[in-house]
Amino acid sequence: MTILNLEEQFMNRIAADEKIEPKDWMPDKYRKTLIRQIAQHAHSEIVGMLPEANYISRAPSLRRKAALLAKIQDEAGHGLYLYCAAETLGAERDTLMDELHTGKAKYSSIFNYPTLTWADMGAIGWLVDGAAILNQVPLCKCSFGPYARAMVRVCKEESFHQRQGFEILLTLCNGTAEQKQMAQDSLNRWWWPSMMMFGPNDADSPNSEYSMKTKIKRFSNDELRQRFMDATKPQADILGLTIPDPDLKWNEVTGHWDYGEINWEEFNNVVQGNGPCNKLRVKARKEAWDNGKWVREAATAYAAKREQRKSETKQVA
Ligand code: FAQ
Repeated sequence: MTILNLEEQFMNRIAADEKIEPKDWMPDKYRKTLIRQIAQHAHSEIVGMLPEANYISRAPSLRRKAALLAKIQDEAGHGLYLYCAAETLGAERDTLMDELHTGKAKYSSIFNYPTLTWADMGAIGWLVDGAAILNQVPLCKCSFGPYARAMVRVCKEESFHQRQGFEILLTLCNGTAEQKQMAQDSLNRWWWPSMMMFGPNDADSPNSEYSMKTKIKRFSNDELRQRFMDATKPQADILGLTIPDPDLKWNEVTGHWDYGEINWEEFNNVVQGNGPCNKLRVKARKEAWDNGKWVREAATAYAAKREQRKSETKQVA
């Protein structure tokens, strides 16, 4: 069969909403696009543990500490499913990690901002997990099977995270004037970086056309950003907080909230490695990887020994 026939069959399967599995034929571009997106996503999950980890020892109560610990542990699990999904496409874990540590691979811009107060734990859960859910629920229907299936569990867990964050902010907003101000300050700092999480505007998004055509992505960056805007505004009203956007206006014609211009210069700067915490985040990840070397070596040696024992037992039998 020629490549052209294979491509046509592949696109027919996509049109029929069939799942593409790791051993199926797929165009090179599809494989590369998936490895890029899934790896970026996996890196985001494990780098995303760092801003919150900063508050495990500072949580205001044992209940909050236990919930935060569980959330951060969930993010580690998400990273692991995603690295495994990338491996089914032929990517090597060591290569992926190396690309993260050398700055070649991207991860979500949002995690390059600092966490300055306890209210930031609320804002991350509410806004960052909230944005991640809106982005990831459609990925449960991604055309690539392992990615789609991983997203089902991830999205369930992210829903708990989002409520955990909202509840932290609700408690602060019902507290003293100082606590409410802390929540507002946190929203002021996290709002625009959260809007940037959805990626560049559709017109400036080089990957969207192919990803939408092959049903890796089901909605465009701007469509998802608008959904986030519309879902979050009423939640801010419940908290009694003001979204820091002077241009925010209800549009009666479209039935959506119109929002102000995003600072794309800031976004590009952060993505290129020049955000407030980029260097700190990569350094922390690299140290964790280096410090875990003995664990990986011990696990590999143990697995080899177990295989050897199994084959020896077989021979005796
Ligand atoms: N930050 O052509 P597009 C989470 C890059 S998980 C950095 O539009 P695409 C859970 C993009 O990679 C959060 N880079 O790209 C959690 C591309 O790079 P290239 C992560 C960005 O892929 C919560 C270039 O710009 N979620 O939060 C960003 O079609 C709390 C051009 O962009 C995912 O990764 C950005 N914000 O669409 C954990 C979801 N945006 O080609 C801990 C899966 C774009 O130059 C605590 N990913 N870029 O190498 C996606 O849905 C997509 O990859 C998009 C970007 C929507 C992010």
